[in-house]
Amino acid sequence: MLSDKIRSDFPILTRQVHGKSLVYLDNAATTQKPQAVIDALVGYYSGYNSNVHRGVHQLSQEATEAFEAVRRQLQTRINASESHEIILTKGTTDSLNLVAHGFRSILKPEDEIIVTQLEHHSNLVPWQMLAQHTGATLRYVPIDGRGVLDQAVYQSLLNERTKLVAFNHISNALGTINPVKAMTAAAHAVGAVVVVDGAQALPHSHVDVQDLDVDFYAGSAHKMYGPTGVGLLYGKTAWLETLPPYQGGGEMISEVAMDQSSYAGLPHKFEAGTPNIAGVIGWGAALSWMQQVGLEAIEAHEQALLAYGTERLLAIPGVKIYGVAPEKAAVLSFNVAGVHPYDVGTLLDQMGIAVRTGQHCTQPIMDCFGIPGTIRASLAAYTSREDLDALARGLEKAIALLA
Ligand code: 7TS
Repeated sequence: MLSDKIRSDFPILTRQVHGKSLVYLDNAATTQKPQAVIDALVGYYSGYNSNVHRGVHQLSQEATEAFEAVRRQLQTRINASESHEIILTKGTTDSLNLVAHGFRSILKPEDEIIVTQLEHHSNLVPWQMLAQHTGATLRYVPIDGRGVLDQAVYQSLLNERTKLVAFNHISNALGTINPVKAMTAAAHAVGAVVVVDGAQALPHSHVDVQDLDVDFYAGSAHKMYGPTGVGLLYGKTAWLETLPPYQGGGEMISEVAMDQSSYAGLPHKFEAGTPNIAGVIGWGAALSWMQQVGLEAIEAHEQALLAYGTERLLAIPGVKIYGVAPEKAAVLSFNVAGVHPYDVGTLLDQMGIAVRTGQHCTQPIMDCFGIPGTIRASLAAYTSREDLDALARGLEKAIALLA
């Protein structure tokens, strides 16, 4: 199994929690980091720590080169046509807010924004704020009982007033994989711009922004084996040129006088201030690690474990899985009849098993199912069958204690 080969790359996986071997199943929140990423962070701080894009001195040049190399790695990873289409941000939330803020000066009160019921709050609240600011109307696509977007409603909402459509590639709460290419083509047919939250897709699958033809695509390094506090915003050149800068400051300017400034070209126009240099360099090591392991191998491994985990959980009386889309990524969101998810999560923690419980920043999904939340086990490349066996055994014990 893939996990047998790569688990030793992750030092944290050997630790104990409450005296038990760690079973880490909270990968949708953040993945663990391979030694190569930790080494890259230490290597930067101990070998060439320096600010980027500013110094003529050797250290600054080394840092700048390493930093810019990651932009090119990301360009290749998502097949962007230009490296300046990769904006380095603090993460998915930051990327989505950058776009939403930019559209404040573009949208009009008669315009409409389409979002979906399947969104993480970070791909919902910025659009609510944009609607409040501009007077535009927010419409939403509901999900069905399987956690699949209702495409008929989506089609019926699209019209000449639709200026922007925002949805995720993969749902963090249910694992649903959305038909990004078809939804994008439909939005473009009415002239709307498409913003995709790819936070949960980049860790698990191949993403080709040119093939998908999306206008914007957002992601976070920390969900794909990289450091926290770093992310990307891909944008088509024409859109990035159209949007105004998000923040003002150093690095994003061309000329500054006392009363006004002109802005730098792409990508620097959107990268005000000193970036998370170490984080970006660490992300580069994570991208290399993923490439070395192989995206197809990771995806196949996770899909096999998703099938195994689903079977194990459904064999336990009282367990109900939420999110049963035919196209689904490696997320198991479930509840046990008559028991609060938080109580199950607390007992699992005592057994060294890390899962997330609650709403997963997706309250509209939980409201749709009429539940306070779920227990979520989310998988990664290093997840093993033994992890899922431990979860199933732990769950049986927890049920026996709580019932
Ligand atoms: N979009 C999706 C689909 C996400 O899953 C998350 C984080 C975000 C956006 C926000 O990413 P950030 O890096 O800016 O925080 N999701 C989760 C989760 O499922 N559990 O904790 C964080």
